[in-house]
Amino acid sequence: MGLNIGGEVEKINGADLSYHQFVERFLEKNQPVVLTGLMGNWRASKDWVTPNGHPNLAFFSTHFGKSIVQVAECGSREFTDQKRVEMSVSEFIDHWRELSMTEGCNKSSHKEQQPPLLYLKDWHFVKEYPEYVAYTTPLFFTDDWLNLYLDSLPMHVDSDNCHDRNEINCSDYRFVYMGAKGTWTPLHADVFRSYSWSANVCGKKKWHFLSPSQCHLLFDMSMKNSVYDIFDDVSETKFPGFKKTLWLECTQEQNEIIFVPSGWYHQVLNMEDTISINHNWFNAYNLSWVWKLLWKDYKEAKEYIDDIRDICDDFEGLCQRNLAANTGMNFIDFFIFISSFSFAHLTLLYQLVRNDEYPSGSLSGKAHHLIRNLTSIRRVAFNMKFAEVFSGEKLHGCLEAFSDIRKIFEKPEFIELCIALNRAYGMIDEQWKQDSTTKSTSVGFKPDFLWLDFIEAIGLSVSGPEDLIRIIDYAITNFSCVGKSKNFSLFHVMNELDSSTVL
Ligand SMILES: O=C(O)CCC(=O)C(=O)O
Repeated sequence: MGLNIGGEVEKINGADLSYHQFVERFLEKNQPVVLTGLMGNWRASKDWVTPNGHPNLAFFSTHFGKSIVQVAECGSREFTDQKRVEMSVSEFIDHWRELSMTEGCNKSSHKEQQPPLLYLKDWHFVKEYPEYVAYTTPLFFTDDWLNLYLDSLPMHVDSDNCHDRNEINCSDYRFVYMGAKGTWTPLHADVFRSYSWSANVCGKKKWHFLSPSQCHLLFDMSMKNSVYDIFDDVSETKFPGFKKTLWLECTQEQNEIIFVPSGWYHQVLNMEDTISINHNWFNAYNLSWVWKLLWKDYKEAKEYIDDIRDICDDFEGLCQRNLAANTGMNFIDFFIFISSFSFAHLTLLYQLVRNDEYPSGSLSGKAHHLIRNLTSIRRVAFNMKFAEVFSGEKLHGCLEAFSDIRKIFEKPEFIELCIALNRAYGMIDEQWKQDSTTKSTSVGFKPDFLWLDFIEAIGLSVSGPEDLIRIIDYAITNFSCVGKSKNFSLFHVMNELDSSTVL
């Protein structure tokens, strides 16, 4: 049975698109797009590609050959993914060359006699080679809370998979992928329901996308198992909804970057020998997707061990540990994450209003962005209020640093996060400011915690989402008494954003 194709992913020259337009058309609407013209000066585009446009395999063996990487065997399924093995980059390249030779000399040989198709995936290249600057993240993708956070702080400290935050495997979500023609990635939606972007340094990929509104059609009756390969003979008895699915397709050429929105299932095929760079990321625009996934996975984790609830001393704690092991974070990790971003945003916003860094009578793009983000965090925190884990005593141990949030400012990692966020928003702001007269604040920026004086009156302890909401509301209300912002209420801006539908 063939796929029903409803259309193609739009292609746009990145130089013709402002940051604001990208947000309005693709981030807010959660729509895929291919962007051209953004990879001109990448070192990867020169070093990693031979003059005749093929992957420069010798370059990888010589410079990065000793790295140990994860390689997927494209022909072997293991649960919902392909079987993974570990090997050095040199071994992988040797295998690739061997495959090309067998294909070249023996076109008619049977499939079984050919070496397996191996696909190098999820290589944390930037973390491993920070000095070798292979590329710069395009402006459109710089509001990346996931990687900014992981550059300074761990997502989950006690996870069985990640004892040491410096361990490469849980250090970031910036990857290199490399594979010969025919290698592929099975149907999936991205980790944490994050966005991703994927840049073809060399080669060509075919993508198939299914909108989140149709994703239920990919599942069996139990809603636990989904289709693995859309080009396989998908069983109509097992997946009765599949025949109703309507797909978007896209052929991504060399030097094109695809933006993959949250929750879209996609399957990808390398149509030629291909090298790509991809990041997973999330921010205020898709934060609610992350929370919805965590909530769904939590309910499943709980249901799975429900029969031991009565004999378990700390059933909720066990559910949270299992959630972290399966999903990569739990409710407390996510709460610490959104709280850290709230405090960083309030720090930046306070410094901005104090310095009057916007024309009077209107909010600058940056201030508006900060308030918009806080509104989105507040909304997610509101939905988190009802989670059982935030009503227990045990939480206080996990949130020790939150017993007095002044302590957070003693952590160099938090200061690092504020500086990195300010730098990212400074770059975005440069674009916003093209028609304004204000100056950039990112150079020499030192975060301070003077805004805490404002909220001292309501207490500096945060033990759950309700406290976080109280702090955001109180801070925003009181910031309106500072500098030129006296002219209008920031809280009013927040309320307006909160009642709009785009959030
Ligand atoms: O390029 C691939 O094979 C898969 C990439 C992918 O799924 C993604 O970037 O979300």
